[in-house]
Amino acid sequence: GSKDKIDALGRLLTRILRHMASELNLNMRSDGFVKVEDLLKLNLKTFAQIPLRSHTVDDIWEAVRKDNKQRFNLLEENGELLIRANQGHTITTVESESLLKPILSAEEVSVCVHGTYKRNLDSILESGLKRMKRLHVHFSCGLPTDGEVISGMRRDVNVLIFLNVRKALADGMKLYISDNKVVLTEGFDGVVPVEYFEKI
Ligand code: HQG
Repeated sequence: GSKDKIDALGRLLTRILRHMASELNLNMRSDGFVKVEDLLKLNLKTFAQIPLRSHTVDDIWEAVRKDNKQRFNLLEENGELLIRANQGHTITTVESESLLKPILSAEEVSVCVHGTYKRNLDSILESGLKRMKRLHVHFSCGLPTDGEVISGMRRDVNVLIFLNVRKALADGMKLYISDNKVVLTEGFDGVVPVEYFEKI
């Protein structure tokens, strides 16, 4: 497909697979996978006004392959093609233990950093990092170099908050890693308290 069409499809897949499956009555497993066949049956307009129905399985493959943050994963199972978003969900039927791999030791992640904005900092230092609408607080495993994108944070962040992984694990905070190497946590009841920040 054309570049614009594939980019628009990627944005649409992000919205559906992270946020909209329930309201669209799309059958989603607890590990986030849905049938590509079901997805392509949806009669939904993209931002580019291209109905999802006009897409093919090849378009989906292309959108997944070209995504710059590897946001999606395809799986062939029992002759069926399934797709999921690797992280970023707000859909509450998705379960951390099915979607993600637990991090068992601090050695597994050398850098763990949350990207945010100066306008949020006072509030974050007051009440900790909250997952907000998502299931998890997001951290990247490294820093973007040479203006490249890195999964787990936006390109335009201007504040970095490093997580003390050793202390978090020692205190029983569950940390997970996604297929695209984003570190995710529910913290404690959706909050990563300030005492787990290493430096800012
Ligand atoms: C902030 C994108 C005030 C938090 C990115 C963030 C990532 C607080 C915003 C993924 C706060 C939530 C996730 C507090 C947290 N007071 N602000 N107590 N606690 N915040 O979008 O981490 O590119 O839900 O710092 O790249 O920004 O689409 O989370 O600024 O991977 O693949 O509240 O989304 O992924 O915003 O981004 P979000 P995020 P993609």
